[in-house]
Amino acid sequence: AALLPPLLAQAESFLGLFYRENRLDGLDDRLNAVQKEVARTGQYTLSNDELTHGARVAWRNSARCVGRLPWPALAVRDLRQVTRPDEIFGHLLTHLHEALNDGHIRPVISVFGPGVRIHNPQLIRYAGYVQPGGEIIGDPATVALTAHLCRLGWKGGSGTRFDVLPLAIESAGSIHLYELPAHAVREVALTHPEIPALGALGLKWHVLPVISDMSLEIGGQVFACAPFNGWYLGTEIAARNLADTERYHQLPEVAQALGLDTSRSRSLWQDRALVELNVAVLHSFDAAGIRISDHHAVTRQFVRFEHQEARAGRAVRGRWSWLVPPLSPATTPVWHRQYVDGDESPRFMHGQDVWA
Ligand code: HEM
Ligand code: NRG
Repeated sequence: AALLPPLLAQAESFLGLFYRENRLDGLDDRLNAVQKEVARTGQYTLSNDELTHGARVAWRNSARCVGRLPWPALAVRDLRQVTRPDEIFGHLLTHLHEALNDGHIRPVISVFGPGVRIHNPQLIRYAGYVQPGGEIIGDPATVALTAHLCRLGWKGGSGTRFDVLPLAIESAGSIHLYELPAHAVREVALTHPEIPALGALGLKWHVLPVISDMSLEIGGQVFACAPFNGWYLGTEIAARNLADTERYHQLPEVAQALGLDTSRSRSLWQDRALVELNVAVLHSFDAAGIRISDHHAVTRQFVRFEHQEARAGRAVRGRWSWLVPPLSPATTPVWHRQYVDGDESPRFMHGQDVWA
C-alpha cells in the first residue's frame, strides 16, 4: 500500500468504508474502475451514493460537533456540475429555503464543482463596522470580513447592529458579490417569557447557521465549496455570540433589564443575566416555531450517539473543550466523560481565511 499514489490509497480506504458500512458487493470491480480512471486522468469521480455517504460520515467524524446524532439524515445536494457564480447563488438560495423548511430545520449540505469557494465563513453573518472613534457597530467577529467585502465593492448596509453581509463567491479566480434578499434570511427577535425589559433590548439572531468556509474531503477528493447547516444550539447564540465581551457583549444590558446589582461581580449578575438570555433565546425560537436545541438535550443525544457508534464497532473522536457547553457545563453528561480527539477521513477541514 505504501507504493500506491496517495489519492488511490485514500480512494481505496473510503470505498472500503462505503462498501462495508452499506454491506454492498462489488468493491473489487469498483476499485479496478477507479484505478483505471486515476491512471488515465489523475482523478476519479465519486458516485452520487458515495458522495452522499461520504458527506454524512464527514459529519459523523466532526470531533468538535456535539450535534452528530442525526448524521444519517443529512440531505446531500450533488451540485458538482455547478461552477458559475450566478448559478451557485441561486442554488444557495434554494439551500437556505430547503434547510429552513418553515422552521422545521433540516440538516443540508450543497457540494459544488471545482474551482469554487465562498469567502464568507457562514452564509448568514452580521457586519461589523469600525467607527472613526474605534467603536464597533455590529458583530466584532466580522470586522475583517466586512472590510474585505467593502474592498471587493460592497457599499455597506444600513448601519444597524444586524446588517446581513453579502456573499463573496469566487469561481475560476474571479469574485462576485451577492446580496441575500430579506426573505432568504429568517430571524427571531428575542423576548423573555417573564421579563419584558429583556425584549426591549432589540436583540435578535438569524435562525440558520450555514458554515461555508470548510472544505469537505472524501476519499482524497477535496470539495472547497460545500456549505452545510444544521440548527442552532441555544448557547451558541445566547452564551457566546450575544454574550462574549469580544462579540455583542450584551450581559451588562441584560443585567440592567433584570435590575441586578452590577457593581460587584460577587452578585453573580453575569451568571444570572447569562441564564435569562439563554431562556430568552430558547423561548423566542420556540414561540416562532423554529427548531433549536438546548444544551441538556443535545448532550444527552450526544451520549446516545456515542453508544450507537460503539455498537456499530466504531470509535468516536471528540474534542472535550468544544463538546462541553459554555453554560452549566457540569450539569451535562459530556462534562463527566473523556474524549479522544482526532481527525478521520471523510472530514471537514479549515483553510486560510481569504482576507487574512
Ligand atoms: C461544530 C452543534 C449540525 C459539522 C458544532 C458546534 C456546535 C454544533 C454547538 C460548536 C460550534 C462552536 O462552538 O462554534 C450542531 C447542531 C447541529 C449540527 C445542534 C444540528 C443538527 C451539523 C452538521 C454538520 C456539522 C449538519 C456538517 C454536515 C460541524 C463541524 C463543526 C461543528 C465541522 C466544527 C466547526 C469548526 O471547527 O469551526 N456543531 N451541529 N454540524 N459542527 Fe455541528
Ligand atoms: N457557533 C457558530 C456556528 C457553528 C456551527 N454550529 C452549528 N452548526 N450548529 C454560530 O454561528 O454561532 N450546524 O451545522 O448546525
